[in-house]
Amino acid sequence: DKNLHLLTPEQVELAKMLLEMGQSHLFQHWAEPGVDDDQKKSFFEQVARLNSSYPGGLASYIKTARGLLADSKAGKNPYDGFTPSVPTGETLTFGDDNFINFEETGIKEARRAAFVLVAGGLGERLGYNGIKVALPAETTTGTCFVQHYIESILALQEASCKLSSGESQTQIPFVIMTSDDTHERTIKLLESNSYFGMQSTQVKLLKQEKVACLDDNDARLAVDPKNKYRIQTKPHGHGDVHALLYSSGLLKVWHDAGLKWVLFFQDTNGLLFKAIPAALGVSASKQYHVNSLAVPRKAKEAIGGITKLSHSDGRTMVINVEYNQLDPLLRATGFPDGDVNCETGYSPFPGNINQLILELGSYIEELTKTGGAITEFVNPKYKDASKTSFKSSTRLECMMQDYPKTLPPSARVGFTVMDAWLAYAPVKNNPEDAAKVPKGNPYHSATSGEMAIYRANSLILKKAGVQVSDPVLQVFNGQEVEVWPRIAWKPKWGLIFSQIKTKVGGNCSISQRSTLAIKGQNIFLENLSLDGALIIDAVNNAEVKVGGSVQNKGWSLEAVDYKDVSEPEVLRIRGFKFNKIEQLEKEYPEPGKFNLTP
Ligand code: UGB
Repeated sequence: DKNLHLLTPEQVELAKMLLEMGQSHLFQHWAEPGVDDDQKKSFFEQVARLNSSYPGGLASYIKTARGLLADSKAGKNPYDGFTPSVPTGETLTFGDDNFINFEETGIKEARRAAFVLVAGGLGERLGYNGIKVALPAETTTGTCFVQHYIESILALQEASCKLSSGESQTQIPFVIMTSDDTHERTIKLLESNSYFGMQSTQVKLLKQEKVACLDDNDARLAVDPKNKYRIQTKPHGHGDVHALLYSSGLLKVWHDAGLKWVLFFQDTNGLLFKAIPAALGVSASKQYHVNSLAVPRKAKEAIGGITKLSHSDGRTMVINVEYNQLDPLLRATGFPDGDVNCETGYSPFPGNINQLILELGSYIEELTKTGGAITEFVNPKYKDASKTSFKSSTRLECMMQDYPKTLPPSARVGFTVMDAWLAYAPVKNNPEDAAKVPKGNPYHSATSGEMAIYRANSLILKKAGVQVSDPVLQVFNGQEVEVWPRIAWKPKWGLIFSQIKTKVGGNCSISQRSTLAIKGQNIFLENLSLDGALIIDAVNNAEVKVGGSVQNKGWSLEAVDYKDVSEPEVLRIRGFKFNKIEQLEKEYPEPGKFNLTP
């Protein structure tokens, strides 16, 4: 009360709300008027931010928290009454007619899509010091994740607009959700690289705010241990993306501009865009309101399982069950072995790779009702079995893939299963943890993420008729991986399979020790026999035919120990580097037709 005169009328309202919501402890240690006044003002600035960034405001946050904490204390299972079963979805096989048709439909639809990258996470499991989107997806070209995503979106845009001749050139919107942990560094990365070729106006950053921490079962907000005029905060999870998109007004702008699809994706999957055209084709053909991309999942793999949940009251939904909840749910519902592989060697539940394609019209309709609020959960670490106090403060969390939970039964919710080699190779685990992954399960490390790109590119070229030598097994950072020829190309060279097939002809072969980097759009491999390193770049209106025998000492792979601090961190976390001994490197900066035959 003594400090009331410091506050604006809005701040007085916020103070009243806090007191009404049982938060008087926040003011208990406040100094006399005249002392720390600036800090008191900044306390209320923080409260105003926490209040406005949460759908329904702080009072609603506290109320929800009380309910969820009471449920958690009572040991209530969020899946009570639900029985899991294996759902059916669309299963695609790379390169067959069905796949090719979906890819073509997807390319047509792409100019009516917007892309949303959730990149607010710090990536604690990886332990990398920078932001994850700045990591090279592969080190042959050094292309970082966000560059690869931007180049993929631009390639989709160009291919899609070409198909709809007569219509004006569309710009596919690209949104990046950041957080205080990643925002500044993401801006700096984009600005210092001229947005990797995208118009700066085409990219929008939306920053998620953290949420207030909770000290006890009454949802008393936690005072920051380092500053008594601050509420301690922690990340709320990737589910924030829906409320942010809604409150930004972008959804309406997109809808008015005739867009139809919103595609969500995560920060470090170098394969994803190989799966997007076909998945978008599935959404369009099946008129799905929600389409989640999935891959075959190994039991206990740290990706959620797509599950059909049937309630005793008749409700059913197809939803992601998070990896830490799948095993207990199965055990509680008549599957005594829990999360285990079936006779196929995989879990019967497809693995969620958190790539969602939402139909914009129904998405807006739903968010108009919910404001973008997503079903939350709380995960307190209790001190003891009485569950009366926590080891450390907790907070509410939410996940973007829980969006379908509030949808009406009439919603068309589907999923699309793709080969994991084509669609999913995230970089999430640090070398030590990756080396401990059970044999046969994917490592999800920088090592496996990069090697997966070479494997996918090799398999795609093989399918297109190129003779690609078999891989060898090598161990880097304690992880045994298949090492295929190091093949990398720009998205504009080969976005979908039918396009890639037009770029290779005759009898081409690539040996296992080879490196091939294709950076230009109109580069055609014809009767090329590669045994060494070939790096080739060309402007878009140059057409280059590459053929004949290219043989040189090439780039050899050398192991790097992740503990060796004399090496840069980006190399240490993958456990290898290239020794660039000899290569054929050619650049075509002028338009025209060229032949490269050594
Ligand atoms: N992220 C944010 O933008 N903000 C946040 O507050 C938190 C994260 P993680 P997670 O496909 O491999 C998810 O930490 O959450 C971004 C699915 O829930 O990498 O453990 C962050 O930057 C799971 O079902 O993953 O697991 C990153 O881009 C499974 O699909 C993204 O959110 C798994 O991913 C994911 O964050 C997977």
